[in-house]
Amino acid sequence: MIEKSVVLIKPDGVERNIIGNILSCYEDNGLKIVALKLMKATREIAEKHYSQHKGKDFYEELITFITRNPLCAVIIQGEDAVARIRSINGATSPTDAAEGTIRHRYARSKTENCVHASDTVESAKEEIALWFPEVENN
Ligand code: FUP
Repeated sequence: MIEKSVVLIKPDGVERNIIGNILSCYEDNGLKIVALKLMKATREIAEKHYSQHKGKDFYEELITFITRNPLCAVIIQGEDAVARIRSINGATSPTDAAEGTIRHRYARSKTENCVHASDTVESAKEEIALWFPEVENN
């Protein structure tokens, strides 16, 4: 199935000038960038994006982090894009992320882990509506 997924290159990735390196990981795997923008997330959009984590002990740190500087929001398309991108990204924590993954290479902590990717096709659809309201989303 051809799927779309939302990738966020988080503020740590933008600050460290590794947007290009990270995007290459997806492109080199045959995935296609179909929308891309730099934007500073408002607290409102960050809270919607991470609504399932509200109340957890890391929530405030996560919201502060994701809103501290611009991030790079991307829609990526391809065969089985959702699962493939999560595998390219690696596990949430850099200590668990497999060698060769983006998080193994670049993440510094569980919070500052460089990238987000949609976890299902349904959440990709919601995340496209949230981050790219200007993009057609059928
Ligand atoms: P993932 O799907 O790998 O992005 O990770 P989760 O959905 O489990 O977590 C969402 C975000 O919460 C992660 F990107 C990082 C952050 N997080 C923390 O900051 N601390 C934790 O203990 C767990 C997650």
